[in-house]
Amino acid sequence: METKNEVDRTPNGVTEPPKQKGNRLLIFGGIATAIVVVLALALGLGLGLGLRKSSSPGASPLTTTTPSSTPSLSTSYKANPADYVLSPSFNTQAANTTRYYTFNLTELPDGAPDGVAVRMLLINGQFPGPLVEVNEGDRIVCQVNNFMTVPTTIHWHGQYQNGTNFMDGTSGISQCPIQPNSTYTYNFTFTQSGTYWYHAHWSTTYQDGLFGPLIIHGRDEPNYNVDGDMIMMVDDWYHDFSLDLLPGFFAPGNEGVEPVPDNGLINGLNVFDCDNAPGYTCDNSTDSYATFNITTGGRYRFRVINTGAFADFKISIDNHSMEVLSCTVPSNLRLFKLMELH
Ligand SMILES: [Cu+2]
Repeated sequence: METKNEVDRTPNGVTEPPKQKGNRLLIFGGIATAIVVVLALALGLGLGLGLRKSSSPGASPLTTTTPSSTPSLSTSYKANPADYVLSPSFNTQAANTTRYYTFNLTELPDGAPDGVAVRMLLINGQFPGPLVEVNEGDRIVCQVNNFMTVPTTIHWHGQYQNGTNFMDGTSGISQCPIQPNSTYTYNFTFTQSGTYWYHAHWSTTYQDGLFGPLIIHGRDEPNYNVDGDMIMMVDDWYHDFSLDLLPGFFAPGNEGVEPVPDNGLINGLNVFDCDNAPGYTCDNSTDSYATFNITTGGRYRFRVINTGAFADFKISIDNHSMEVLSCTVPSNLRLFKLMELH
């Protein structure tokens, strides 16, 4: 029998952010060399699919009014960094349960993660999206309410969906897109474990902000004895709305010439020099690097997720050593190039 879980939730249906510990602020100054992490780019099927608009017979109309957009260059959409630190109080040995989420998808005309204003798409008013954390064998029921002007679906990256193909969230393949002012509920059981992510799967729109981490605790996962367990989402960032870049990318004679990223983000944050964005509205006064609180001498797990569209990333932590526990495709471990860090 399924029961509603007991995880604390905000009115938006998002798990409460875990409390942070530690006393030392470690700043990752972006993307340097050490371990060449060639993470599988999620682009693949995400690009170019579902471009044809079609009706969504399974979706029912919403009665809720569309939330008003956030004022110009507001920063309130920036996710709390604590959202991406796993709470040690999460019971990874709990009996399987059903975990409920609500995703309200909205538009922000001028978000600016790095100071440069760009049209963004948000989940529950935040970027990146909320943490989804479950145990292997749990069921998820996630109601997606589309308050945007573009269609959408939510894809649960890396999940086999064996027997629940229709919950895969691949627009135009396993379901019709969820039309504006419509809703759709994903309902399936997680049969795998590990570090994953979820993202919109209608055209290129996840690149505009519709993604978040999906952590599935394995039943037989070893105890790594870490002092902290943190999520590090890295993605290439563009100062133009992805659907505005798409025609140029698909233009005749332009095959394979992808848009050049304007910046890279870690957990939705980075800095940028406004002088390098002529013609764009830019206010970098509140820009910041992603920060992770750690204690000297501690041992920390980082779950690195490439949530980007095109870019590979080289990731290092200055003056610290790193050990790769696992990667998405074990047979491709040769893609990791370990270098001494000291
Ligand atoms: Cu994916």
